[in-house]
Amino acid sequence: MSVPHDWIPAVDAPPGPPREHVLAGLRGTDEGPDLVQLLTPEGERIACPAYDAHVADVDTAALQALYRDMVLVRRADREATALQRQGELGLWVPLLGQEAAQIGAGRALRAGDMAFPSYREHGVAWCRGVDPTELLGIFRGTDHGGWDPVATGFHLYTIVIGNQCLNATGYAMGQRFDGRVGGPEAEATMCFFGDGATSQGDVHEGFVWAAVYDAPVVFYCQNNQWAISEPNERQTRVPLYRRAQGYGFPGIRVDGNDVLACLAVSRWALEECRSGNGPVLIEAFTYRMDAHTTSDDPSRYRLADELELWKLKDPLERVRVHLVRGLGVGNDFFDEVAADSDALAARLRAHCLAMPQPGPERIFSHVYAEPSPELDAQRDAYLAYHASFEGGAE
Ligand SMILES: Cc1ncc(C[n+]2csc(CCOP(=O)(O)OP(=O)(O)O)c2C)c(N)n1
Ligand SMILES: [Mg+2]
Repeated sequence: MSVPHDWIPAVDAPPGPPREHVLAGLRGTDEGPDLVQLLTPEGERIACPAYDAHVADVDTAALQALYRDMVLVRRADREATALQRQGELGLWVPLLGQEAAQIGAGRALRAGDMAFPSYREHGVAWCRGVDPTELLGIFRGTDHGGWDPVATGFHLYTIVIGNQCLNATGYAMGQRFDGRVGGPEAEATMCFFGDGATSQGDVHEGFVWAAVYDAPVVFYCQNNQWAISEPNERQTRVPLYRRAQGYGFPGIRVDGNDVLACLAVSRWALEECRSGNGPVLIEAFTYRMDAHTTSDDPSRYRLADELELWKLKDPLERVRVHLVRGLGVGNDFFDEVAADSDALAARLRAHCLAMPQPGPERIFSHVYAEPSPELDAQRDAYLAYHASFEGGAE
């Protein structure tokens, strides 16, 4: 007896890695048919009718500024990695490879917008005016993030995977309830998370609430192909941007190594949100070129060839090639950027080495807004215990 299957709707086969990559043990390099790209890995500016208008103002000087941003955040990231290796930081979370995804999104935000990062968004922090030195406290263990989220429009780092999607959705619902959508002063929220985070309940719940309340939030997923050692194909059977359809809002996949495309798509999405058409999901298709953190060894779970493939799509190199070959930018500019990045690295290092050691009472301060007798008692007991060691009162 034949079983009728024709009632099952046809589903497009999700784009996966090409067969030869699978056979070679490689994965994650197939971008699929819907990728938004304005600047190819070879540095060629290609027409993109849907999004070109959103970067029409990006002239040579503006592209140079985006390039400078990327070089400086990469240099700060490399210096922080070295500081960890030299024992000056307990941990560092590298952003190597994700500079375009972060600078493109970060430069699309306006002063009144709010960004909710995870823990790798050093490039977005840079765009929000959070100095790289301010990131060091978390990784040296001297504070839990010392910048002012209200003044910067950049929330504190969130280590609990996906949790910031709830915070961001709630914040965006507030923007709508308070009438900060639709007018000339309209605002939006941008929420940053990874491919692995999309498997968390918090992200799903955030999507549902944002959808049904038309919250002005851009969900910005940096699909860097890995969640520590867990590959992308263990998170999803459909490309992540297509998930948005199931919640009832648009989903776009952008070349996350193309700063111009990330800027264009982010500007469009933020404008949709500000005018009341949110939420939007952006999947920035990129690659984590370094370890998950300095505590991780990616050679245990992925092939070096995969990194080599992605090096050909380096986010900085394609802009450099376009500036030189397409726009005639000379060496003076690149020398200046290199000097600026060295100066930034030196400043970061000097700041790190001079950071004061917090006193043992510090762990108890700023826990509650109001004084707490229980916590005061715990603090006093801890300080007495600490003082019982030689040099422990320091
Ligand atoms: C709720 C929760 N579960 C597990 C962890 C441990 N953890 C830290 S990072 C990470 C992987 C996250 O991957 P992804 O969302 O792709 O972000 P990426 O690190 O690649 O930027 C996990 C599982 C955590 N921090 N929080
Ligand atoms: Mg990831």
